[in-house]
Amino acid sequence: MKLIATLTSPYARKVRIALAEKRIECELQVEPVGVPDSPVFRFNPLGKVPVLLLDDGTAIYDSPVIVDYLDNVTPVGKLIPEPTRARIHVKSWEALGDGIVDAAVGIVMEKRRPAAQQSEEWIAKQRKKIDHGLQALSQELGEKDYCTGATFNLADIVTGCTLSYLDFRFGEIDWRGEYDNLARLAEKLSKRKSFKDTVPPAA
Ligand code: GSF
Repeated sequence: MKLIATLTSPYARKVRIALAEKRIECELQVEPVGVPDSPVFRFNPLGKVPVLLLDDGTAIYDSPVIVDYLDNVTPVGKLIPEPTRARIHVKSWEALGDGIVDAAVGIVMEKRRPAAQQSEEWIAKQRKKIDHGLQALSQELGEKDYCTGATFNLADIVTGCTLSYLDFRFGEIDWRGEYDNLARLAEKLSKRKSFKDTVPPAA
């Protein structure tokens, strides 16, 4: 099994943390994305990472599907609960965290375009999603130890990756100053080996 990824992708980091937490061995293959002849198109027609390549050649994407698959490969370190309501709660949390990252990645991409082609209006629209998303994450977390209760699961992985990606690309967003509880959670998560081993290299 092989994971096609970049070292900076927050979606790929989610999968790498899930692999580590579940003690699943997997080779990492780093490939460039966003370039016209990206080799990733051979594995994913959308040219996006992460892609999980099974030994029989099957390619699995995108990150929510990969994590869902991995969670069923072994019961070790279950990341998504079985009961429908609990499962959907964690999956919704994943959608929220990934949605914040989608908006953040969108802004990064927009700012890489020539200045004259950038849309301030579009950037502001994405920024609103980030701000509202953070507020929702904080509200949902409340005073709990972990996102959905007493134990660590996929919701925590996604939240940790999302907040860390904001630090990585948007140092000016002071989410720690605004949301104590998210700061506390992020600090706790950053001490896990799976998080430490997947910190993105300096930009
Ligand atoms: C998003 C993957 C993605 O946008 C998932 O796996 O959850 N919904 C998907 N990956 C980016 C890299 S990054 O910003 O993390 C990517 O591969 N972009 C290349 C492109 O051409 O869009």
